Amino acid sequence: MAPSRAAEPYPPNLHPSEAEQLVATIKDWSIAHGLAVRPPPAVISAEADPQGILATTVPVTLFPSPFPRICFEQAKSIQKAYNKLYASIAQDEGFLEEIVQQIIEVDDFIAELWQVHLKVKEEGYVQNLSLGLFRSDYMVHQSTAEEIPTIKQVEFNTIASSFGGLSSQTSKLHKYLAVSDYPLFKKSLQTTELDLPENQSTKSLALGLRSAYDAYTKSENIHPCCIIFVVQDPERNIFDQRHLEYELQQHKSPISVFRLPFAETLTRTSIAETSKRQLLYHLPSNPSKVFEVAVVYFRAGYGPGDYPDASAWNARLQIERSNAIKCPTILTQLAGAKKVQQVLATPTSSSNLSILTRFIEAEDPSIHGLEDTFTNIFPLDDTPAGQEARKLAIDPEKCKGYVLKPQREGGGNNIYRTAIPPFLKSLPETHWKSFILMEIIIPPPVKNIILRNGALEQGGVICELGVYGTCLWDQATKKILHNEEAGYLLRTKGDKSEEGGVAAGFGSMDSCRLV
Ligand SMILES: *[C@@H]1O[C@H](CO)[C@@H](O)[C@H](O)[C@H]1NC(C)=O
Ligand SMILES: *[C@@H]1O[C@H](CO)[C@@H](O)[C@H](O)[C@H]1NC(C)=O
Ligand SMILES: CC(=O)N[C@H]1CO[C@H](CO)[C@@H](O)[C@@H]1O
Repeated sequence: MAPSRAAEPYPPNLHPSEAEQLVATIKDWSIAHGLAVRPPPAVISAEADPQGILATTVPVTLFPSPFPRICFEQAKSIQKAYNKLYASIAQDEGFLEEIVQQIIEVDDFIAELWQVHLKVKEEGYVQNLSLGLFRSDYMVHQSTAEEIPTIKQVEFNTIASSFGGLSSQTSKLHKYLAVSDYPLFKKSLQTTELDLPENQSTKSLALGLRSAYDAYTKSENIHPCCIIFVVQDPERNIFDQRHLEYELQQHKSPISVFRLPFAETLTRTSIAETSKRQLLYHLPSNPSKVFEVAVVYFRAGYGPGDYPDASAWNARLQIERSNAIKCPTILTQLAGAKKVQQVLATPTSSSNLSILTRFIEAEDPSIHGLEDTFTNIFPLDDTPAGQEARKLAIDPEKCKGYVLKPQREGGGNNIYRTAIPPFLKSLPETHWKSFILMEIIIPPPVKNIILRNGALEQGGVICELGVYGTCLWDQATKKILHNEEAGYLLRTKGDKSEEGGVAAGFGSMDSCRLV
């Protein structure tokens, strides 16, 4: 690691007037460049903004957090292998069926998704191409200052991987500050000193959508084509999505993009009465104007909350059975289930071949690169690995190295360390298998200052790196048509809160300063 210059603290100690200037600059830059969200009700009540015209700055760090260069490079270098791995999992219906069978009892949502897949399979899929806009999330693990830091995967997202649009803007903001405001108070913080990696997430994610659009429009179309963003309504994180949309439209060959609230799917779309089952989008302002949907990009539909009734499931079925390229398909969404991550990351005895060889050729060197990022994760079921894990989980000492996570998608809180044994003992043992046990990742100490709702929070922080990937493949031939690493996201939260996520009101946007 590069030696930091003589006792200069990082982030620098700010005089109140310096902090004030920095905050003023960030507030204006953020709004001027769409580093923004719709205000949370706790900040602006619905009565105060009945027309929904207000936006506010996204929580953001004042300085880019230091991030080990080797970890950053490690994460970027294996993204294409991760894309390929998850494309391959999505092609392995037998494997996914086993996964679904194992969790169907505790997870109605997964069971319902599987039913949608079965219905379409029975009728026959018409679209063989499948698009993934993925994000692999990591934390740096370094238990002692002497240890070489490595990245450990927290989760892999196969649906609605968000913040790509805001992330590009955050690295631009920090770059802007490095040439404008930082030098005013600390000479050492100029661009030449700060290694701020380029962040192309908006462009690269848009390129992934475009590759699917181009593949679709190559064959004959019956109407002008478009991309649909299936969204929640209302959506606070709307500008993140808009950046992607604008990128698709600003291109030299612009693509028509429409936002479709998931709940309106059945009123705004229909299926053409042809053997190809094209998905048709009817313009709300003029329903006789019809577009053919080339790509459906889901920013909704990832959790049970989006399916309040049977018509929501019919909407998902309508999209799944259509000829539109789905980002993602049901099978790709299921590939992102926590149970899949656990099965990949459960340690096997040394005589056992890695489960990864089911998806990647055993000689492929990327297998080791992927395995290096796994944290040990155990089921709490009746398998031998599960039996071992049960002992770890209730041991008052050993439990200190673990976090207990619900198996169910989008559900419940995590239980940490010594809270695990009493929590498990409060449940009947038959319920234990609805959790997985994951080794805790120990991040190196980092300090930063977060600007949130106009106030500064300073102290120890934990950074989570996300690397985006885009992949387009053919489910039938297994051929990969597009596979790219697509930029990064850094999210930072106070080291006292153990739940993450900027939109949830805990974390903040950040960018990397490589060290
Ligand atoms: C691999 O591991 C599984 C589960 O632990 C076990 O059932 C199986 O016998 C092992 N196979 C070999 C070849 O060791
Ligand atoms: C999709 O795959 C099936 C099965 O291999 C094949 O019969 C069909 O022709 C393919 N469809 C297209 C449009 O390529
Ligand atoms: C998409 C995006 O924001 N890309 C930017 C990443 O950073 C480089 C270097 O600052 C910019 O030139 C790109 O525009």
